[in-house]
Amino acid sequence: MSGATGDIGLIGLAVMGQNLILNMNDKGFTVVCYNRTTSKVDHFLENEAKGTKVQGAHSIQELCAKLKRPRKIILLVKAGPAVDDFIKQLEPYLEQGDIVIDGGNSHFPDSIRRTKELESKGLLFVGSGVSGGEEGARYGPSLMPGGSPAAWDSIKEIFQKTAAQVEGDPCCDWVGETGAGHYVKMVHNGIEYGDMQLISEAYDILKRGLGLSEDEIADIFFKWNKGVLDSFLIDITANILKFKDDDGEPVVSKILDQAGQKGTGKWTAINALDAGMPVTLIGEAVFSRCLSALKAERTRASKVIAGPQKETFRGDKQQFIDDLEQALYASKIISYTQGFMLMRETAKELNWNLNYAGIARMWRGGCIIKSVFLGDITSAYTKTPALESLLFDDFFNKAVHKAQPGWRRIIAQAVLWGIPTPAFSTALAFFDGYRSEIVPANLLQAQRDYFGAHTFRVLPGKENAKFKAGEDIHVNWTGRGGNVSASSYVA
Ligand code: 2AM
Repeated sequence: MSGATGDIGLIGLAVMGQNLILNMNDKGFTVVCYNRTTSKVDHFLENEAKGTKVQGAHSIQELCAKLKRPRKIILLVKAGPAVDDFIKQLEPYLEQGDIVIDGGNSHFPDSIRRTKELESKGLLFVGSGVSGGEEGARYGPSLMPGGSPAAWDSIKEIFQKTAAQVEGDPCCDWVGETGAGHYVKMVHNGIEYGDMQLISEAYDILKRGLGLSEDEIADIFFKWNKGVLDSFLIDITANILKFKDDDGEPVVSKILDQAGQKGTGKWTAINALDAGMPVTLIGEAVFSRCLSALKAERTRASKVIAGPQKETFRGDKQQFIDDLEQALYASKIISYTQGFMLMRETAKELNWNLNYAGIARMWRGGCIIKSVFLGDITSAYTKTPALESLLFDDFFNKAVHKAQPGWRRIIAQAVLWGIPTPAFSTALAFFDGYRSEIVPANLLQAQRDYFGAHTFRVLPGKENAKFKAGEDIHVNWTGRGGNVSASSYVA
């Protein structure tokens, strides 16, 4: 391999790819680039990459020839068949131990499959979440690599130097096996949906409930950004609310209230349903976007369905705003609690060793959900790596207890006003369910046994001669229908 000087190859010269190349170049690495439409390689070298160490290749063969071994090649192309297509094109030119890295927005089952396929050929695969958009790619993204563990040593230095740094720590660490990198990126995006929905609900309450102007709301968000809610999303929200059109009106009030989505939040919600985990806040965030999309229908409904009579707020406004900050904080704690519960369950199912403190650390900077809060989650999982739930951590346990009264007051008031708070409310419902030793599933089980002979188990302490612990029990509720049970207890 004499003459090969490239530290890493990158295929896909769209904006993300170009920016990541320039970022890696700034960190001292020699990047070799290639693109399907090869004219883009020349254009890039003559323009954005002029004067850098970046090298170009006009064929896959040339790209591979220019890379030091083990070769490391990042794909930043459209998720889906393009990734498989490039892997197929690369294979003839790769040797044992070479590493293919997919940095696109792939769905994690594809990354699980690709890891297995490449490992069976003696190659290594890394599926890496890349978060932070174009700006992040250029100046420091959050990088979430997972896949073949043997690849980590070879890519660690490049990845950790390229990633965002917070207090001297890189926002990049090894996430876990096979599809873990893209999986964690997916959950990150789901959590991002949740954070955005919570902020939007707070805005709605301040605007429609308290009747505040965008400027006044912006000032509240600026203040919140100095406290427990200190985060990129709160900061940009304040900036957005201050931003005026030429006529002096806030631009935000001119934007059609119909949310788009690319699908990663939906993937998280589907994954939560598949895993049987109550990740209710992300679910509500996705559904809220769906409801927003029904603009025409909502407009018709608004003409014929009346809510409660609007009453002017007579309470202490500052107290209410402080309560709202606590409601947002508590709901956010629940959302992350749910997100980490989902990751824990999936890790168990797929046999991944996920590093939860590392995940929180990776999200602390470089990405959309970056916040001070993620530093506290990092501390919680560093202290107790096997933490069952964030709510069992002292810091978060105290925080939700402190937030609880205000959180309840906000939701109660919003309900009286008729202002929807799906994310705040589902967070509180989860919280109240989670802290209940007894939930009404006893009645559900009775109903299932009544109409379908699905059987039930006895509550500990209530055992008797008929109701034995560990047995699937059926009761002949009606005196008709016999004693045959329908199926298993879990059905
Ligand atoms: P292009 O410049 O040749 O279109 C983002 O779209 C990046 O993914 C671009 O670099 C684009 O290459 C590449 N890309 C998209 N679809 C592709 C495909 N089917 N095969 C190869 N590259 C593709």
